[in-house]
Amino acid sequence: MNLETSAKVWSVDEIESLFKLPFNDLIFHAQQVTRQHFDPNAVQLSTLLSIKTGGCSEDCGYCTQSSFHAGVENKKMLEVGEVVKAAQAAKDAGAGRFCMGAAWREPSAEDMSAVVEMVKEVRALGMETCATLGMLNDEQTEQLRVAGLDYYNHNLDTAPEFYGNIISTRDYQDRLDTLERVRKAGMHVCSGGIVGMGENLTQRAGLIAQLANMNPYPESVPINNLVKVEGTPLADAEDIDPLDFVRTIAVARLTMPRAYVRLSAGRQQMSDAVQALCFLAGANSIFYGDQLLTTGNPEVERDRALMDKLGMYPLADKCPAMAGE
Ligand code: SAM
Ligand code: DTB
Ligand code: SF4
Repeated sequence: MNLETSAKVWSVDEIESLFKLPFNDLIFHAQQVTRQHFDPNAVQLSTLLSIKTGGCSEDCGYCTQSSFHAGVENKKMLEVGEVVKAAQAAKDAGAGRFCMGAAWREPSAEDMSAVVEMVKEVRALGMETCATLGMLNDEQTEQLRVAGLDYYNHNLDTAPEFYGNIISTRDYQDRLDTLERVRKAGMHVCSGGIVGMGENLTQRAGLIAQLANMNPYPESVPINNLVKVEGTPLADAEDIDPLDFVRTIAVARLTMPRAYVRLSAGRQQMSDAVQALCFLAGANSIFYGDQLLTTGNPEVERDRALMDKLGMYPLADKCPAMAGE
């Protein structure tokens, strides 16, 4: 994908004004921009697999996998064969991309050799590969590139001003440095954040500004609605109004016109109507499969039914209405 390199620089104020547009104007504009760059009825499907669950040494307040608070147990890394089997099943169910996630602050050398094998084998299935393994150094970034990794996911999570309320074990610059390495190595960048963590509107706009002002901005932008899990510090965070979630999708679309904007975590709790509004607002990617990393996602059957109801289809498929032409 060829993103503009001399992109517009967005101020937080400008982005905040987009959030404050009348809802209909915002969504209409975002849908127009979507149509300039994408088939508005095609949705990119990524399936996630947690290849190493729990026991993480970071203290991210939203996460079930941090060893700082009660959550999931620390499990050992999956075997390469198990990962390839899950990727094949995801492919058979219609996913185009397979994303391997690990609860690490950063991978060790030993971790890296297993992950490199996984990336090579998943890619050999003919799927796009993505990994999210924490911070990377130059050597690890290069190892992933050579293995054929297509995307690296590393989220900024929130605005720099709010970040310290959520995470204390690494700073914002660490995240930006890893993203810079991934970009320089020539891999696609997948980076987004979480809303509904108690951030205010300016901070929500601040997250979008950070993402949109990367030059170039990420090819893939996951927008997660916080999944509140018992035992995590954010278990009692106040819910974001669903229409404000839809607005966040629209603002991501307007500021990053050519990015795949992914309607990410939080879909299981979302009605079909809110999801449909997210697609109207420019979301064109979802996590597909019954499980995210440690929490649930809508079942494949529910997603297939939703796509059918909306006349949408997986990006990899030809538009059914045009089939046979
Ligand atoms: N450990 C690596 C890291 O943090 O970069 C990779 C895995 S981590 C679980 C990937 C991303 O999942 C986080 O950056 C965060 O944006 C998202 N995430 C984790 N827990 C979440 C939750 N409870 N609700 C919404 N998003 C969540
Ligand atoms: C992203 O932005 N969201 C995904 C993926 N990238 C790695 C993870 C969502 C995790 C939701 C909570 C869980 O299942 O543990
Ligand atoms: Fe660890 Fe990633 Fe969870 Fe943070 S989000 S605690 S780095 S697994």
